[in-house]
Amino acid sequence: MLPCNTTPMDIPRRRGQRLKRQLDSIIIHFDYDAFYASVIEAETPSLRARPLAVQQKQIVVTCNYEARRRGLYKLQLITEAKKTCPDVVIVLGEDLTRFRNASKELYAFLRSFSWNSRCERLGFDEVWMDVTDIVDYNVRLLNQNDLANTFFCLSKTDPTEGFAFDASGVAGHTYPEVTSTEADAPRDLWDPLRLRLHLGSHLAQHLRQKLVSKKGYTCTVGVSTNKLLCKLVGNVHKPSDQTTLLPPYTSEDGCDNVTSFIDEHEVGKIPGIGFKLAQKLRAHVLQQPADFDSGLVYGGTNEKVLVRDIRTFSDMGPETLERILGGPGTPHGIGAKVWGLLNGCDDTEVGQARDVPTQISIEDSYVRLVALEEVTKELLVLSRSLLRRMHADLLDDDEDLQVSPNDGANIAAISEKRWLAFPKTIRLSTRPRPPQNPDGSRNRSFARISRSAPMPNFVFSLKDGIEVLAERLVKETLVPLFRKLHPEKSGWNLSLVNVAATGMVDAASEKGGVGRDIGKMLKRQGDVLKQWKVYDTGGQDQTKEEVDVSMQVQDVWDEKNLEPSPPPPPIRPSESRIGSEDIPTPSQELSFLPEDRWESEDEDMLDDDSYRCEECGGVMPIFAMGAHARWHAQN
Ligand code: TTP
Ligand code: MG
Repeated sequence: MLPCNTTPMDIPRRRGQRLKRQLDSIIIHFDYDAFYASVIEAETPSLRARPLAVQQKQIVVTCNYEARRRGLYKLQLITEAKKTCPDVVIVLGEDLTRFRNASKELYAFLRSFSWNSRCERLGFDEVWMDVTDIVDYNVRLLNQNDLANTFFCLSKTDPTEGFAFDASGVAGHTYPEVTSTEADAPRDLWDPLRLRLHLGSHLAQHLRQKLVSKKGYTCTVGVSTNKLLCKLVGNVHKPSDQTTLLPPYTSEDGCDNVTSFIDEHEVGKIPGIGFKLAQKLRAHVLQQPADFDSGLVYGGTNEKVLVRDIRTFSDMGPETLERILGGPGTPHGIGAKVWGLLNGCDDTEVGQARDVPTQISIEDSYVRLVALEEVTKELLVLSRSLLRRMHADLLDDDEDLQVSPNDGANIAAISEKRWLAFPKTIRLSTRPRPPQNPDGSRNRSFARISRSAPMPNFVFSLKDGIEVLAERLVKETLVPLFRKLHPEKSGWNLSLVNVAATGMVDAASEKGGVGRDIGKMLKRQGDVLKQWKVYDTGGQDQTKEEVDVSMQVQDVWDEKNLEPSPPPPPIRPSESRIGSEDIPTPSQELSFLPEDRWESEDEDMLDDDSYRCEECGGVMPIFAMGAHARWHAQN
C-alpha cells in the first residue's frame, strides 16, 4: 500500500531509492586510444605524426587521432577516407596477430601492478582493474595533517616503491567538472569514498604514465566504484585522459552524481543493454514500435531516449521492466538487472586475471562451400590455425632441473614446453545459407549450428608436427563431426565454418600441478582425465561418445547471449561521425549476459561478437553492417 501522498510519478524515484549502491570497491577502466593504429605506430614510430587508418575489407576500422583531426572517423568507407584526406596512410589490419599480441603484452604489464589479480580484459583494448586493496592499504597510511605530501605505496614489501602525490585533490578530470573556486573551497576530505577515489585517480594517472613511458601507448581511463560507472565515465574526456566520478553517490532525492551522470546517457550506450533490449525500452517510452524498415533506429520520431526518460517513466521499476523485457529466451530477473543498470548499479566483480583464454576459436567465411572435399580442405586450414593458436596461447616454456643420467652431480636446466591448460572439447559450427526464395532473393541468416566432441588427446602431443596433427584431427574428429552436423550428403551451402577448442581446464588447477607435464598427463589420462570425459580412442571411432550431441541453433553473438539475432540496425552516416564514445564499442553491443555480462577474457570475443557480411565475408561489429551494406549497394 502506497502512502496517501504518493503520486504515480513518485513511484520510480521511490523504487530507485531502494537500490543500494555498492561503494566498497575502487575500479579503474582502461581503453587504449585508437588501438589498432597505436599498435602499428608502436612498430613504426614515424607514423605517429601522419594520418593513419587501419583497413579491414573496405572499411576504416580505426584511425589515429591525427587522422581524426583531419576529419576521418571509425567505420568510414576507405574511398571516403581517401577523399577527405588524400595523404592518409592506410595499413591493412586483417591479420589480428599483432593486435592480439600487443593486447596481451599491455594486459600483462597492467596486471603486474595488481595485488589481488582482479584484472579483466574485454576484447583487445579494454581492461578493468579492481584496485580496492591497494587504495585501502594506502588510505590507512595517510597522514591526515599533511595530505598534500603523500607517498603512494605500490608494494606491500618494498616501502620505497611508489610515487609522491597530493591526496587532497583528484588527478585528472572529474565528473561533474570542478570549477577552480569549488576546487579551492574546503571539502569534506574525510568522506572516505571521496578520499578513496582521490587515491584511485592518482594510481590511474601513474599507470597511464607508465603505459606511455614503458610501452608507448596512451589510453583513456575512468575511475569509480563499479565496472559500469568507470567504463562510462572514462568516455567523458577522450583521448589520453582520465575522469573520476565524484561523490555524492547516493541521495534521498536523486540529486547524486551517479544518477545525474547515468541519466544523460542514451539508453543504447549503457553496456549490458544490447540493441534488442534498448529497442524495447525505447518503444515503451515512445509508445510506438521502433521501425527498422524506415531506416531510422528510433522509429519515425528520430528521438533519443535517455536513461532518465526510462527511469522516470510512469510506473517504471523492476517489475515493469520484467514485463517489458521478459519473455522466451530472457532469464527471470532481467527487469531487476536492467533497473540496476539504469540506476548506475552493477555488482559484477572484476574477473580474476587468467593466464590462458577460456576458449580458442578459428573461423572463416565462404562465398560458396558445397562439396565435402572442399569442406575437408577448409577444415584442414582451420585446424592448422587452431593448433598454432593452441601452441601460442596454451604452451609455456618451463625450465626443469634434470639430473644427467651419466653424471649424477651434473644438474642441467632443460627447457621444456608444457601445457598451461587443456581444452576438453572441440566444437564444430557452421552457418548454412538459407535456401533461395522463389524470386531469387535470399533471406539473411546469422544462425549457426554446432556439434561438440571430446578433444582427442593426440593434439597435445609435442612430438608430432602441427601438419600431422591437423590432418589427423580433420580425419578422425572433424569430418565425422561434420557428417553428424550435416547428415545429408549434399545440398547444404555453408557461408561460415568455425572450429573451437573450448572447456578450458587449467593444468595448474590439477593437484600437485603434475598435469602441466604433457608426458605425465598422457600417462595418467585414464585417472585424471576421466573426469573431463576426454579419451583417446585412437581410431576412426573417435567421436563415438560426444559431449554434446544436441544440435544447437546459436545466436551469432554468442551462445550465452539472451537475445535472438537482431536485424542489422541501419546506420545513418551522421551517427558514425560523432565522437568515438558515440559509436558503441563492440562490448557495448553485447547484450545482457546472465553470468558474465561483459563477456571478457575471451580471446575470441571479437570474433564471436562480430558479423560477417554474407556477400564478401568481411568481419565487422553489428553496428558497422549498415555502412558496409551501403558500400555493397554502391559498388
Ligand atoms: P574501439 O575502442 O572502438 O576504437 P579505438 O580503440 O580504435 O579508438 P578509440 O580511441 O575511440 O577508443 O575499438 C578497438 C579496436 O577494435 C580498434 O582499434 C579496431 C577494432 N575494431 C574493429 O576491428 N572493427 C570495428 O568496427 C571497430 C569499431 C573496432
Ligand atoms: Mg579504444
